[in-house]
Amino acid sequence: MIKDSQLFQPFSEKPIRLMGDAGEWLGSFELNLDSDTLLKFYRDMLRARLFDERLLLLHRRGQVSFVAPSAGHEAAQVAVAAALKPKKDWVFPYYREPGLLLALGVPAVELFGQAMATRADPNRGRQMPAHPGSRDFNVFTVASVIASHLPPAVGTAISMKVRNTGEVVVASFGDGATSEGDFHAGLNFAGVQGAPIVFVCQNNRYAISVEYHKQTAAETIASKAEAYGLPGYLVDGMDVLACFFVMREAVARARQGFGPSLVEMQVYRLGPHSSADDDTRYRPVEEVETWKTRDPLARMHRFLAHRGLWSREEDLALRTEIEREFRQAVEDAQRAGAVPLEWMFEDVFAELPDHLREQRRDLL
Ligand SMILES: Cc1ncc(C[n+]2csc(CCOP(=O)(O)OP(=O)(O)O)c2C)c(N)n1
Repeated sequence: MIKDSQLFQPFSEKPIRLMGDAGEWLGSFELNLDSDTLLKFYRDMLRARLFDERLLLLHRRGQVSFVAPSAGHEAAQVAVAAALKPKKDWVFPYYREPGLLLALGVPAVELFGQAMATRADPNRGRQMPAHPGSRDFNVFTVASVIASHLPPAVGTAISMKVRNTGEVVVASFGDGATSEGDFHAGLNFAGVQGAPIVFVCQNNRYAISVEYHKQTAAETIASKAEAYGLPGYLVDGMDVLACFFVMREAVARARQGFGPSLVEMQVYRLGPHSSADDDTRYRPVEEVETWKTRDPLARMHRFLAHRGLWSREEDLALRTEIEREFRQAVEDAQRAGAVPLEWMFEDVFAELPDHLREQRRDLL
């Protein structure tokens, strides 16, 4: 029974943490992850950070029209991926999650292709940047409409339960999404049906300029799970080990038929909401600077260095290797060529209706 081996209590007052600021282990149990796994967490976080930086550069050069920076969210995203069985489980992400997709194994060239709308995008350039999806990795294409992916995610999970597939769904979203009706309908239905789904809220304290306390009077997002009969876990979302162990437990719970959970990961968005946002207009620079000192990558770096698993030289070498990989991926994505305009008329109708035929002719 999963309950006998449960490590974490839902509805804690303070966020669950397993790593201190200096990178020390805080867990009450012995850390039983091998060094390859620990190093992979760091590597995946660094790939997420550098992917973000590369997208910003492409935006400045006018090669990408929109970006949604994810720096600060890496630990949460990498941990979610690590708790899943890639290509077996299903993921319903939101728009700020390149770290999750990269860690699942989605090739960087596809994500760059998506951002630039080239033929390297498996979704054929049909979404705005920061809205990828992957049929190969069971990743539902990101929807802009906040929380609208939660009911379909629950439906998918219910179908898994009915067919007894042993698969699990993870659906992620921001704090702002919890004010949408779809969030409440999704959690309620998942609870009633005992759907194998884990809801992950990456609470970065702002929905664009709307600060957390203007979003909800609830002390935590995790507490909202109570109303729907689900356990709600409050986690330090900048602690990759805490996120991983809590997710592993929630995913196991879902897989073994014990139903859904809500996991609130408290993170901070280190950059603006998007390339169309000026965050200095609604949050003090000092606040951002304070959170930068809690950078999830730096904390994991300290944790690894503490254990003699990581050095500055190794860090520089890894950065160079990832930079090289991404430069190549951008080049490959560009070389694939822009998506042809006529693709927008394909794949919906077996036979194009007259009005679309006409529009197609006018356009071409
Ligand atoms: C239903 C709906 N309302 C408003 C918007 C405009 N919008 C886009 S992102 C966003 C903020 C969402 O914030 P949050 O869920 O906290 O995620 P974050 O961007 O902070 O990661 C809003 C209001 C939208 N896309 N969909």
